[in-house]
Amino acid sequence: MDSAHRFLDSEAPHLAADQCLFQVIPAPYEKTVSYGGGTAQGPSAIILASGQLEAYDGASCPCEQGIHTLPPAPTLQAIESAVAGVAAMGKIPVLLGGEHTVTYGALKALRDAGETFGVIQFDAHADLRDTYEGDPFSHACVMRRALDMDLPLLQIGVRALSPPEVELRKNRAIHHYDADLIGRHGLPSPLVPADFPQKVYITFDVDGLDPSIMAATGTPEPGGLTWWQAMDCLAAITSARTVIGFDVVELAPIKDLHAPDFTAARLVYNLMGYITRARATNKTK
Ligand SMILES: [Mn+2]
Repeated sequence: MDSAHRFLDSEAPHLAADQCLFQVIPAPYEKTVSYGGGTAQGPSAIILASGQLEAYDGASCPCEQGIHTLPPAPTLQAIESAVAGVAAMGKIPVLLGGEHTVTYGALKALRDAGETFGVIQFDAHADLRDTYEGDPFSHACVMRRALDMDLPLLQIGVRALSPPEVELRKNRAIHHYDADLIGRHGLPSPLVPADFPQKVYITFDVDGLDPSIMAATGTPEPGGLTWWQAMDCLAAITSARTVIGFDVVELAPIKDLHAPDFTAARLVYNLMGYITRARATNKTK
């Protein structure tokens, strides 16, 4: 693979693949678009934009932990087996979507690997529909499938829900800090509820961010998280819990508009940074 196909190839030291803490899995999967399309181009746009990142993320150089990019996994089955392989190596899978459905493959692989964990979802939408347009594997249903796997869920930044989703949240006591609450009152403390599992998987739908900084997504919703609200959330999560994997999904690149692609790449890299620094702190404890 040439550098156009590797995340941060320009800056990351070339460690042996199995030595790299972060294992990037491009997942150009797009089947159930409901509004604007183009998420199949998301992973390659993020990787291309990553070439413009600095090694220093503002606090450390997370790429020193090694970043390896695997071949693209274009189907749910390929995603599941790629994530299973990374989990078996004891490394951190970093999935780049693709539509939000890709998360299902990652969650299933980690659960089948015997992990006990919760899911923290950044999203404008609850994604809790049982089926959408007849399809239980629509991007609008992905978190419902996580509930089917009995995975505890914390939703952050949501601001678009169907009435049955509102009901379901109540009935299942699903943890959530919606965008209006965060916008008006800031982040709750602690952000991660006390009864939430120690290990977490983070799924970051880029539409959780405000459209002013993230226009390139299929269903943008006003009133999303600011960049620094998102970063404060990620810092709070990584210092309180162990992240066993994460994804950034639903980037639908807009031709000649580079800012959203770069924003998504920076989001991926900053999260690597928070994870790296939390691991270093825990080691010295
Ligand atoms: Mn979503």
